[in-house]
Amino acid sequence: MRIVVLAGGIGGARFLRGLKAAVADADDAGTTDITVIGNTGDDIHLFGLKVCPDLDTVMYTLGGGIHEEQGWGRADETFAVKTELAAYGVGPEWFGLGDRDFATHIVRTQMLGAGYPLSAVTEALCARWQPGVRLIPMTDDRVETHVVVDTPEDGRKAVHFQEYWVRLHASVPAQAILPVGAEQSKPAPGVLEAIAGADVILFPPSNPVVSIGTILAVPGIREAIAEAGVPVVGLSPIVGDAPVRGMADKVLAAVGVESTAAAVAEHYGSGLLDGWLVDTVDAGLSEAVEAAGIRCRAVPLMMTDVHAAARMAREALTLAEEVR
Ligand code: GDP
Ligand code: FO1
Ligand code: CA
Repeated sequence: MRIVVLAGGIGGARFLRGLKAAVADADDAGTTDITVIGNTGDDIHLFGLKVCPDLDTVMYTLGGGIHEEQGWGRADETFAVKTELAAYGVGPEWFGLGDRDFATHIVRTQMLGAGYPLSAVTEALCARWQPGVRLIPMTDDRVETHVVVDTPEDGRKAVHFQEYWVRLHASVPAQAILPVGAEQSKPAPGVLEAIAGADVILFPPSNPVVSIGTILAVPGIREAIAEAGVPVVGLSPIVGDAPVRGMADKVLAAVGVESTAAAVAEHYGSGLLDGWLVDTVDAGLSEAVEAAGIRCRAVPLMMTDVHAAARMAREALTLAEEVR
């Protein structure tokens, strides 16, 4: 079986760890392969280096190098380089790049400078981490998510997504979300082929706007998924009336979507989604989701550990069989 997963950072990575465990338990590891199409809209250039937070979160999480509690960055991290840069007055200080993590960005930037596309660089980085999935960036082209905000000092302006998320903690309303460069971008080599060859396509509980929404903004990807003719099943990142983690409600509001599991399913729409998993606390929303033409089941959706994530992955694959 060929499984394709569209993934952001933490939500995507933790789900993928569960999916890998579920596949291994089913003794399917030899016959099942997982291709991950990763969001690169969060990418940022800092200190002359290209940083790809969501690709790295997936790579480190599946490769055993992640800082578990934090969910991003490396375990056993130190910050000597950041401290030294700050001593020169060189920032931004609000973005925590650690020493171990720096090495990844140096290798990536060096390879990009030598002419390798991001997809080839990601493959090279994964040769070390052995994530057990094929990780492909959504595009080799530069796409950067910017967020339009109103500030007392400068009036209305667009800031980089990381500045909105990490420096501002999404504390000001987002007026618009702009995936800059997406319209001109092309899917990376292997992306459309993986989708066309998939037996099932999964949307993990990733951010629907700035993770999965950005991947779908790359021309050709949404169309390829709709035309693949295989089950497309998603899992809600919203449980109750709030995201399980982070500030997805702020970017959902910017695109006019309520922070409920049902509203997110309707936002994707029955043209894209065949099945949707909501948490058991949201069982009452199943009817609304089904009325929108999307098969819905309520199951526990909290990824408290890898076993819980594996159970969620099994539920998603079961629902995929039901809608096939
Ligand atoms: P990011 O790039 O690091 O923000 O990660 P993603 O976009 O992949 O996922 C972010 C989303 O994951 C957030 O909106 C969270 O609500 C969701 N999330 C995190 N942990 C869980 C969980 O245990 N269960 C569910 N259902 N969603 C989760
Ligand atoms: N998230 C933070 O909240 N603060 C940080 O300082 C931070 C640094 C960082 C460095 C490397 C990396 O790969 C990820 C990092 N993240 C940090 C997480 C990440 O940038 C965002 O939380 C996600 O992209 C949000 O979708
Ligand atoms: Ca992200």
